[in-house]
Amino acid sequence: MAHLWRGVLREYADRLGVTEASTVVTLGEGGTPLLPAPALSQRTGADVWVKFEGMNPTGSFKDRGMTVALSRAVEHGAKAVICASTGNTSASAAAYAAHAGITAAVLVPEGKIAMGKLSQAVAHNGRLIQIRGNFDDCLEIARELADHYPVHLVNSVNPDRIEGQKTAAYEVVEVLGDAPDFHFIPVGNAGNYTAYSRGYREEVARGVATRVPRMFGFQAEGSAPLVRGEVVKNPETVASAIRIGNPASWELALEARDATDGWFGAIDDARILAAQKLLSGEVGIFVEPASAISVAGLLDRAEAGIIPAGAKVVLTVTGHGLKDPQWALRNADGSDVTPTVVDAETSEVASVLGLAPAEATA
Ligand code: AN7
Repeated sequence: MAHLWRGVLREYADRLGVTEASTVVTLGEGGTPLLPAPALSQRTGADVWVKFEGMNPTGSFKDRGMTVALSRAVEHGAKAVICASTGNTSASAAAYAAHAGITAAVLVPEGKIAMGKLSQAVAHNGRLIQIRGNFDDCLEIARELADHYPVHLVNSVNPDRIEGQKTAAYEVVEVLGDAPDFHFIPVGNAGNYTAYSRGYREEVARGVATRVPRMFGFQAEGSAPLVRGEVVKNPETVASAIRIGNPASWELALEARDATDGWFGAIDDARILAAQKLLSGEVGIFVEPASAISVAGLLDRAEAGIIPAGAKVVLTVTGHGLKDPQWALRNADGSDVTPTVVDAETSEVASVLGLAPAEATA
């Protein structure tokens, strides 16, 4: 019998402290596919699965945390929420606020967020303000506003966000029957890295998983404070979602890394884009550049000999490729992809495709 997914707050009500009396603001987030990736298994010798978080209602994993944050905000009578964002948080906050009938103010770095995400924030009636600065400047202002004005902060420094996001780990364990050996994930503020670590540890405590995976987090080379061990003042990368120089969950992430025998690595932009192409072209999953860093990270660690043959590996890909589609239309050398154009003649199309006429059947 078909099971209709009801969003993470209802599906995991007992574990998220939801009762009949609770306010639930949901757009049906969670329950995303965990897909086998034969092309990646073949390349690495591991058993590779992809958690496709682009399948959430606003196209990113942020919705899992936003349903919790907005539900609690509304329950406490908030009339407005605020966030800083590299794009996905603003899209999600604006959508959930619209659904709840309250206002979302979103602060984004001017000219540095993907067009799809900007469109979402505007489409959902977000009070969008572009800041002449980077994400880290936006977050500082959002925190100050929440401290001194009647607006409720919904960045991942709000613990409700991490609580919602940890449900993705529950889903992985449910599908695989246990936690994987390794989990690969992009890292910006390190909220999601923290959330998965917590979710897996809870599954072990409940006795439904026998292990916690080694949590491998990846940052872009030009924006890798956790790898360098210091704040990056002017982070730069094509992966605009993770262009973050001073991660909000720094301490929590270090704790999670140590508790899971984890690791943080850096990947340059060329390898991020090559991994994006590999995932879309050979696995059929289109993700934004920041998400592709999970794939690039796996290839990097497999090459380094860290991943034993047959190891069970899960990659979280965090956001949909349609949010930031421009990169797919570029060749590896940086030139534009030029689609073939022909006249409306069947024979011409056949010729360009290299098709010979099929032999007539008697
Ligand atoms: C696609 O939207 O920080 O390490 O403001 O959009 O939990 O921050 C986005 C982050 C990975 C990193 N992949 O997650 C924002 C924002 C995508 C993202 C991350 C983000 P965290």
